[in-house]
Amino acid sequence: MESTLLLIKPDGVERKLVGDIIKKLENSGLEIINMRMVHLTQDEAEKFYSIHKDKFFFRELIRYVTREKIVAIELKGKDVVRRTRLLIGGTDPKEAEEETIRAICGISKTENTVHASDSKKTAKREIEFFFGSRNIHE
Ligand code: FUP
Repeated sequence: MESTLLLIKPDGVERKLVGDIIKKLENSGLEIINMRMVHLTQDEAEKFYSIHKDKFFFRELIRYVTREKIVAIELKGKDVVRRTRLLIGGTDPKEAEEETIRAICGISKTENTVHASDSKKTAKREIEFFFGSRNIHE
């Protein structure tokens, strides 16, 4: 069965939106199979976002994502990568589709409350990053 990684990022944790976001995931029929709260170090954040290391927003992104704890959630289900991306909406909350988590909760393009893996390949890498390659539920 397909899995994906969702992160509740610092602005979501700071504004106490963790419960609301988890409720939305569960109400959408997605199954939570692993979850952990972690305060990323600078090195870890740079590794997680290494694909963006040459982008103009990289430093701001690293500063933001390390400023408070985040919640990492592994979700399982049919077509879960695509379904989770639809649920979170586009990167910029101002342009995200109505009723999506980013449209409802996001503050800016950087502080957009949640992250979700954008492909099955990325999902595998990102799940391993937070939960290791050997999951106890497997
Ligand atoms: P997404 O896949 O929707 O998370 O978006 P991207 O992979 O394009 O961007 C990854 C993260 O970089 C976003 F969550 C927020 C951040 N970002 C910025 O901070 N500024 C930008 O202009 C674009 C993205």
